[in-house]
Amino acid sequence: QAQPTTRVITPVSICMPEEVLRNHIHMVGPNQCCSSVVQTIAAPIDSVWSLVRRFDNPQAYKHFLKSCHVIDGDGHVGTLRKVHVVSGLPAGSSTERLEILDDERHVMSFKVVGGEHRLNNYRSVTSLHGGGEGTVVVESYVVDIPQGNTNEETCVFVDTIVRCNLQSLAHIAKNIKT
Ligand code: A9S
Repeated sequence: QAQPTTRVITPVSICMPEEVLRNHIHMVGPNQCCSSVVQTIAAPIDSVWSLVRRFDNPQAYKHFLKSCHVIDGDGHVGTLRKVHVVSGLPAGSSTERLEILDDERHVMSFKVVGGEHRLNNYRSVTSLHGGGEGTVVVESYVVDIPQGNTNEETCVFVDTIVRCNLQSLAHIAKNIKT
């Protein structure tokens, strides 16, 4: 059996400084795929972070989710949540574990540990980077390629969801009064 290989996702590696890039290096197995989405947001980093850091309330900006319940934990690393998905998607629920929550460096990461859906072993890292008035969000992920799908199909599906989430995040963060 082939060993997992360390891979750095291309869009990030081309344009990001090393301290940003460091957060987005994933172990990618032979039947996994990995990609990233970058979104600029016209809002201060603190506004964006106030939404991203709330592991108990992802539905505040992820519109594919209709509810979230914390199963165990208090919002620190190791906290488990169960999210329920809106109808119309090939999924019902997802159980997710908080892996990183760094309020200084503005990095959060979670992984999927169960649920009724096709994104087994999904893990993502989201990092925020402040620049004057605005914020750059980088979100990268790795996931198992589902049986019967190709690497490319999987990335197109997941990139679409992540892009929707980050556009919604941009919209909501802009309307936070500081
Ligand atoms: O929640 C995220 O940050 C990112 C993704 C890709 C979530 C995907 C999802 O929650 C659905 C939207 C329900 C799609 C999961 C875990 C599986 C899906 O099929």
